[in-house]
Amino acid sequence: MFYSAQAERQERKFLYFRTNLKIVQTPFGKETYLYWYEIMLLLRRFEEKAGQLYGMQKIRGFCHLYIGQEAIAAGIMTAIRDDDNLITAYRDHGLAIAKGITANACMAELYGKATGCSKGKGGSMHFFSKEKRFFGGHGIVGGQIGLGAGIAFSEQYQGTDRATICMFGDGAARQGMLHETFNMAVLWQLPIVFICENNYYAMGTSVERTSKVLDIYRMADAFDMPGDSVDGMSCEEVHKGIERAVKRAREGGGPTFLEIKTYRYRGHSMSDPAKYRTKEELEEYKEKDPINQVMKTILENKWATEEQMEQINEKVKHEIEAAVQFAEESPWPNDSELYEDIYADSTYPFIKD
Ligand SMILES: Cc1ncc(C[n+]2csc(CCOP(=O)(O)OP(=O)(O)O)c2C)c(N)n1
Ligand SMILES: [Mg+2]
Repeated sequence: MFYSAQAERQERKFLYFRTNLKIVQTPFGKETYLYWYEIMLLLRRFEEKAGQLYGMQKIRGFCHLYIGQEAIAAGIMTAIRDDDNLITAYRDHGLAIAKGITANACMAELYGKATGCSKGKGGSMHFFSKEKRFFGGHGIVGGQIGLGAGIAFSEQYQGTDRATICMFGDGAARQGMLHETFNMAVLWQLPIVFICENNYYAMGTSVERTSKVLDIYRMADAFDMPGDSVDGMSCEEVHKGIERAVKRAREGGGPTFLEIKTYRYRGHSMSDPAKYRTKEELEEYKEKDPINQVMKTILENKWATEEQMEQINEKVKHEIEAAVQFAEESPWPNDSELYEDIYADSTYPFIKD
């Protein structure tokens, strides 16, 4: 039942792509808004549940929630193809699910179970799926910027028209890795879209405290790379920004840097009481909540009744309950797994006891 829900969502997405792929300024319609609503609700409920389970010590280690930033995942997914690549940092649950990894496989990964998307060996920060072209989940701040460019290079080298979406936070934008990668990406005109999810804080440190340049997208200027600022509380704006950039990447126009301004409602990780910001600031962003905005548009256009919206809520609720049950009932990885997935070449010499 769960898989069919996933397939249905994918089908809905394909329907959208089939009708709109060639249009640059997309006229958003009912299917798109309903997809956005359902996927954002799924991500939010997944994260709320993960937060609860962390409190119950069902989930151990690190756990960084994406709540508040869902419009970015939703807007990206309607603007890219399923075979495009995506790589991000450790705040990865929402993006992984939106890219098509099932809630079951993600929840099981949080539990450390063998059925998780990284066989229970990656945990919250290291979701991965080769099949869904979701290349992590990375804990080293900024490390994935270089890896993303490597993926884009391989696509260019192989002559495909796949774009690569490479995401990182405002804190990561200060890493040396960004400068080296931007320079090469422009020089080689790599088919990549760099996205800085600027949620204004790197752990507890605000952007103002770390840089004179507050408009992070302007960092692209130094490399003669097109750069733009995007409202990350709006699925429409995210979609439009990504669509333009992906088109450029596919047509050989090289990289684009988008700074998507957003906000995380929860602390940096589970142990952060977020004392570095005011309640008013948080409330200001909650007023612009993307799920509420999309719901309003659907109801105003009479694309669904309140009862139909309630049915979506119920469907999502069941999907999350099923994911928890799946994770609970899944086995732990075998001890022998400790030595697997370390080297790409399985014949590489490695001491096993
Ligand atoms: C190279 C490196 N330095 C420091 C850390 C510790 N660290 C973990 S998350 C983080 C903040 C990053 O913030 P940002 O890039 O804005 O991402 P966000 O958490 O806001 O999504 C830091 C400094 C790390 N993981 N890796
Ligand atoms: Mg940040």
